[in-house]
Amino acid sequence: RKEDDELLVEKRDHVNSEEYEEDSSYNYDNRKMVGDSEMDRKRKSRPVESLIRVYDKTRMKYLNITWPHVPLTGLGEYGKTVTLNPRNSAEKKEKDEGLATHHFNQFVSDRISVIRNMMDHRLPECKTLTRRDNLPDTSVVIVFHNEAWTTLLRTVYSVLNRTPPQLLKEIILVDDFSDFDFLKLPLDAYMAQFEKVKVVHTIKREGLIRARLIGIDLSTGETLTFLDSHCECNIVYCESKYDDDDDDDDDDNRWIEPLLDRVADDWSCVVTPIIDTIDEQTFAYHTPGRAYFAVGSFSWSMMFKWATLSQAEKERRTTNTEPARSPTMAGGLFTINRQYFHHIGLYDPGMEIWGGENLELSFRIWLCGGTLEIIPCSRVGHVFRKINPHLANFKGSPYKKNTLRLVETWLDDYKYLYYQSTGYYPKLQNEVQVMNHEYKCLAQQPNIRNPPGNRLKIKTCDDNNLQIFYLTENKRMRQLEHCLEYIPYRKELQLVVCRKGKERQNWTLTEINQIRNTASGKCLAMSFDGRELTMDRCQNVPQQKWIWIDYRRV
Ligand code: UD2
Ligand code: MN
Repeated sequence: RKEDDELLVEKRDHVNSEEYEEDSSYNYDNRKMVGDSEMDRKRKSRPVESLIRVYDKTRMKYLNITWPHVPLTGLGEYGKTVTLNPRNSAEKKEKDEGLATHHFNQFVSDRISVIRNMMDHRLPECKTLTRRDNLPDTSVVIVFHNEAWTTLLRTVYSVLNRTPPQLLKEIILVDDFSDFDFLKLPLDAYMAQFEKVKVVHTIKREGLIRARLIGIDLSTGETLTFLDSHCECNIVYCESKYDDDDDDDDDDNRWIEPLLDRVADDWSCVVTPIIDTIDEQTFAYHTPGRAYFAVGSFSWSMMFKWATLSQAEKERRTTNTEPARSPTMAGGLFTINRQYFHHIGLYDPGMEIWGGENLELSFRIWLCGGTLEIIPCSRVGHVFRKINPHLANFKGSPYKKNTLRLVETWLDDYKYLYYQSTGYYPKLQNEVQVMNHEYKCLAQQPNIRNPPGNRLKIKTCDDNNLQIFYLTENKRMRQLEHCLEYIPYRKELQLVVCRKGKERQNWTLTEINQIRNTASGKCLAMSFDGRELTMDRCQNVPQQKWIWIDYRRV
């Protein structure tokens, strides 16, 4: 280790010397999975902690540090399914606690080697693809909050072991203010054995977006590669090839090379691998099939979705190994040219905790002249889980807030589609903007000659205060001390002084989003030319449909 390192690892003493036996049920020659072996059931005792002594330079003394067990052999080799039932109450407790914390099966992960071998899931033609000799290097940035020890280590080891050293500038681990003690000093001490791994700890909870910005700040590589903290880079394990250092190793298109090659073609190309699924329960490595993969899409409520390749893209591509353009990315795994990322303005630092940044970056890339592609010859596994553990303790969903930032930043004329499809209606007594399908809003038209009878008009939506209304519990649409009133004999919509019990000032929202005046029974409508606001017989027509946007909370 370098002189200036704070921690020097003196010795490592694995208390648990028991090892799992080789899994003999794997049929290596045929490269096929076979069912659970007897060995799976005969597994040994539960993982235990290991003791090490490290010299802490800042405190100038030796410290005894324990870190959790580091399984180096075990079950689940080659991505095989692992099913384990707890044998006693202690194991049951261990399993339940792991599931409750991570929403994946930590109990199983802790019994799988952190350097397990993996089947090669790439198309055969990927192995012989040619690529440029001088690929740019990359800094791998992995942020995490309360990650499990073994999933984190497995991610780091898969990068260290499956990335050619000359292409791996560094791995930057950004601990986003985790609660677990083992992710502090023990993690620093453990990672100190790898020269390329840097660990930083945030001093407050930043959320994954700002944590990545911190990682970017510290990184020095020509390109940046992001991974979640529960990934496994995929590659073939083949003993003879692995051990021999001859130059005839033609398989130099592992997970990173195809990504870097494409980024080197064009600095504005942002690329992702195919993301395979590591099962949250069994840690089995699943792939949707060799040639099939999904691209990223989104719904109008701004949820990330997977989609099949468009017809146009199918026709544009001539081989299965070619990059495929993708409208959006899932968010966690991608490689980008460092300068290009700065050029388009990095992430939005106002985004909190989790969610939304993936679509925001996708739109940013496409709208700023870049391209987003999936590279079929690069595959990385990720533990997809059904429940997100990060949002639980946050009031006022950060995901929603982040999404509103992206909607207001990039969607322009299409943003009403988001508000419409999320049914984003505020509760009564909130300040709202009232918008229709043509992005027109209700607005006060100041009437200087005849105060206080201000008219109600329809205008293109903007952030003018005159478009903000206050919905009260007694069915009023208020603006300060004025209430909206319909005066039938004058056919006028006016904002006048609020009067108790005045039915002409009562408004209700119908099930199909009309705004109905109680006294007259008529509905607020936009005229066909889009210029006037009228009161018509209530009908199921778009001109009578209104969206209530909780304006101030945006
Ligand atoms: C997906 C992405 C994820 C991110 C997210 C939307 C993949 C495989 N994953 O959700 O990268 O784009 O969509 O935001 O595409 N983390 C922190 N601090 C926090 C919260 C999370 O460091 O406050 C870390 C977390 O430990 C993990 C990463 O951020 O390493 C992503 O979180 P996740 O795994 O819960 O997200 P995921 O895979 O459901
Ligand atoms: Mn994840």
